[in-house]
Amino acid sequence: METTYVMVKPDGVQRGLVGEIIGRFEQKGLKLVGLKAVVPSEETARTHYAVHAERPFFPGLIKFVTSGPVVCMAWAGKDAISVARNLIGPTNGREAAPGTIRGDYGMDIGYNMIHGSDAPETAEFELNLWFPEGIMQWDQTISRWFYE
Ligand code: D4T
Repeated sequence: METTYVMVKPDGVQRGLVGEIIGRFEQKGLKLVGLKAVVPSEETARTHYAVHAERPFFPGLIKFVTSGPVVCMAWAGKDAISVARNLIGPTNGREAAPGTIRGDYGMDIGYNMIHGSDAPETAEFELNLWFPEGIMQWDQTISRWFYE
């Protein structure tokens, strides 16, 4: 079992896509183990996107991510990291396949509505960054109908 960090970015919140996005993860069979809305501090945003610090789009990205509420989520399940990335789709919404979140709702790279961790190490780092209080442990009774 893996846990991944997923975040609806300010454009997704502004566009009223939070319920739709959460629904897709629930229906897929992932287990919700963390959920909250925050307006990210500049420090948290810079830490989250530190890997891009030298890229030309970095200042705009930080301004965008700190511009309003984001919805922070932790989702657990078998291969949760790749399952979530597949639900989300590639970075550029114009190139993302229909059926993915970015493919169904996105038209650009920067305004791509949602983030998902890309590897176990980044998931651990991001979960600690956004959920320093920890995430939930609970028994999802319906999970036996998702896994053989
Ligand atoms: P995130 O990290 O937000 O889930 O997006 P991706 O994993 O799909 O894409 P990424 O790390 O390459 O980019 C992080 C973030 O930066 C924005 N971005 C990216 C941008 O505004 N301009 C660009 O040219 C690139 C490459 C979008 C996502």
